[in-house]
Amino acid sequence: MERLVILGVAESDAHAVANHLIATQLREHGFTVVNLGVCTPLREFADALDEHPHAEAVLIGTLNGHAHTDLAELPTLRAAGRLRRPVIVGGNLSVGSRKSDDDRRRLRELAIDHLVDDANQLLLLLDLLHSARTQGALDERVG
Ligand code: B12
Repeated sequence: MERLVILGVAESDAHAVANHLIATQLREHGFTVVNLGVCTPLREFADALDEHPHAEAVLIGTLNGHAHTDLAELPTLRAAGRLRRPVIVGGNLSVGSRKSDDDRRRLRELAIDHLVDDANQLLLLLDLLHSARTQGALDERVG
């Protein structure tokens, strides 16, 4: 079964390098990557998931410090039944070099599922989510 993820960079954000590196790394590990690239509004992530409903996760990079503004529409989209896959956000999660728990808390309040600082953690997280999902489907069939 194909393992597909949707990847992109947040709406106000033009930083492209990590996006390309992450896409390459995931492809090298056998994933199909639908890469929406930089400056992608959240609704376009939702549209891509509608087009690829078997996507395992939606991965959003944010480097310029405007994660909270760029992702503010997530609760509204989810309330409308959209973006119902793990949303994983990584990069530089707020403005300034000192990151506080408060920044992370504000992002979590948007119901972002996973905040990942290091792209090297991504494969492990995707594998854990995949196993949990496969196990859940198995339990449903058995139970
Ligand atoms: C190159 C660069 C630019 C280039 C981008 C060119 C391009 N086509 O990509 C240009 C000149 C356009 C640019 C513009 C700006 N930049 Co700039 N930029 C950088 C710089 C020097 C390097 C970024 C980079 O490519 N790093 C290499 C990649 C591999 O590393 P990375 O981006 O850090 O990503 C790693 C992790 O964050 C994580 N990660 C990243 N994305 C994701 C996604 C997921 C899903 C996951 C799990 C992990 C993950 O994994 C990566 C590997 O470990 C950084 C400073 C720095 N040294 O990091 C500033 C930096 C990111 N920029 C910054 C700023 C402020 C800006 C501007 C606002 C400047 C301005 N006033 O105009 C604009 C914003 C433009 C916009 N609309 O986004 C700030 C952000 C500060 C903040 N968050 O508080 C930084 C940190 C510089 C600084 N110290 O102030 N920038």
